[in-house]
Amino acid sequence: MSAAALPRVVSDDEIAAFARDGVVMLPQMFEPQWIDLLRTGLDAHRAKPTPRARIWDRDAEGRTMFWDSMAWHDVPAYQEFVFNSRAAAIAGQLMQSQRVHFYFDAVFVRSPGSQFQTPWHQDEPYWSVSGHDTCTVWMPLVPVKAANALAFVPGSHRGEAVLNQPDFGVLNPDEKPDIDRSDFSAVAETDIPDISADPEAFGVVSWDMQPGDCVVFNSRILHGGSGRLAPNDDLRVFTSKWLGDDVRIAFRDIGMDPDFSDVMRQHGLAHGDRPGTSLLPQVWEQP
Ligand SMILES: O=C(O)CCC(=O)C(=O)O
Repeated sequence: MSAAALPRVVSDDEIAAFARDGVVMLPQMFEPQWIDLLRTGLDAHRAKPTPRARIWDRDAEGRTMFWDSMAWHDVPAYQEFVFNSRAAAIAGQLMQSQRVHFYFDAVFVRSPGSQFQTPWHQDEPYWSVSGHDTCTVWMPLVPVKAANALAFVPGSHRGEAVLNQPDFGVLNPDEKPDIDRSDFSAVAETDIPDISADPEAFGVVSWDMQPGDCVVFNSRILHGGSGRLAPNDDLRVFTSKWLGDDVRIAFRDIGMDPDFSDVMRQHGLAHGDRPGTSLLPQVWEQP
């Protein structure tokens, strides 16, 4: 497979929605062969996870939520997707960036019936980069109903405040070393509100989705709430994270999650640098 034209153009309305709301759902942007490729990749990845892999939740019935990140170096199917699918072009057009670098992949895999709900959070305050031109392409590899899909507070990416984030390190029940013990309250004046208590008041959105659809969201948007699956439904999600024009490397003194600062330094990247090197490769530029 090679980089091809988008199956349809990303419309001006979709670009405007992404800027205004910080999130947009794009139906049927990836053909079935890309979904098959990612499913194959995920099977290989599950068989050989990275040292970063965590079970975020395991309940009394043994149902789990598995998470891992930056597996693309070891999973050829993910490499194929990153460099040759339309994901980078979609990200570039929505962010209106001249150039797009790949940041990392992350998978979120719930076994059938998992009741685990992703806590509401923003991504960028955890990351080892900062900037407004960032996005995630969230792709379910199985059908998912709006009630179980990732949900968003439209417009919340535009606030400047860093909100007090949940600590994902404490979610792991396997007593692996925690990834992040940081206390975001040291830098964040405001707690994340209880969005699940009154989703309508926050204008929360989510969508019924099929494999081939994707949701693209800005990394500062408040998102969460996915999960609570029906007994026979699983949820396998592949995400790719992309960096646009204003992004700089940012080594934070609060915990980063996932914390790629060591591997970034090994690649010669310093705080304040633009993304680059084989770790954060440029994948797309505006034609
Ligand atoms: O799919 C999920 O439940 C969580 C996804 C998420 O938080 C992310 O991609 O940043």
